[in-house]
Amino acid sequence: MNSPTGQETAHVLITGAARGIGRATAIRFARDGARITINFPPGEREFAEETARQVAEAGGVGFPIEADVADPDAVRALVTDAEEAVGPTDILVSNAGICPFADFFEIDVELWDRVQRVNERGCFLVTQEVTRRMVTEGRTGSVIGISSISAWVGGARQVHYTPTKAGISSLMKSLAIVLGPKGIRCNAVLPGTIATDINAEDLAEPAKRSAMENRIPLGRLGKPEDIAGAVWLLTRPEAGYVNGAELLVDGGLFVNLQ
Ligand code: NAD
Ligand code: RM4
Repeated sequence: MNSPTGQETAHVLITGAARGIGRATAIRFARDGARITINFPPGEREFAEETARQVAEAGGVGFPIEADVADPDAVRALVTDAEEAVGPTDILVSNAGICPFADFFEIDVELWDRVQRVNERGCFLVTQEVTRRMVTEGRTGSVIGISSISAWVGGARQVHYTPTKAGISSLMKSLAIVLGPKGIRCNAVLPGTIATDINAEDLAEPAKRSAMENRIPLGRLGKPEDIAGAVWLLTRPEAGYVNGAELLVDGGLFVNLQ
């Protein structure tokens, strides 16, 4: 059973599910036969359709829906269309995010705003839209915000990005208080360094990649599936008392200081 409401096949809405961690999460839920809204931004339909194909192969049903999570009208339409197509949302995974690595003095206000809008404002918009309907209709549910180890540590070329991840962790904590009494649990998952498109260029330099790998006690970078498993676990009824938590999934990277 994968629904906090006790349904056999939950409706899981995942933002940014065209690639990477979002896609792996869709496939994990698909193994339980879930119905999955596969959100993708303009220009990524082909990738989203590949996610839907892999979801079907894993035993679920995937519905790709285009929407830029930073756009309030698009987010409203996303949730409306998703719920019309597959029914009320049981689980929201707010995963969409960008990290255009840049030196501090090269970050202009447009880049700063773009990262804020997609990552933090996007998480706020989609969470508000989904949970407003849960509350209005008296339904329970589970929200996972994909934050980052970067909520806890800095990044020299991520000065515009790390505050958005601290913001998502904080958003989940405040919402745990607002929505907990309604039976909606809100938690953050904090990936460490996971090999995906978002950091392919940053980790392309062999010295940088091996320095990172050597610092991770488990001896390897994370895989999208490592995060998908943690997200899935937090939505289980067995995790029903976990609310307002930050779950770091980093192979031990953060604690390896000495
Ligand atoms: P990725 O680039 O493979 O995936 C990002 C996804 O977000 C893509 O599918 C993309 O289409 C989508 N997206 C981007 N802008 C969007 C928008 N405006 N509207 C809707 N969707 C949009 O990278 P990833 O590593 O899978 O990243 C997923 C999440 O995990 C991000 O929030 C990222 O910050 C977070 N994260 C990643 C790592 C890592 O090391 N890979 C570490 C910590 C946190
Ligand atoms: C994460 C973390 C990772 C980085 C990604 C892009 O939050 O900082 O190390 O590769 O962002």
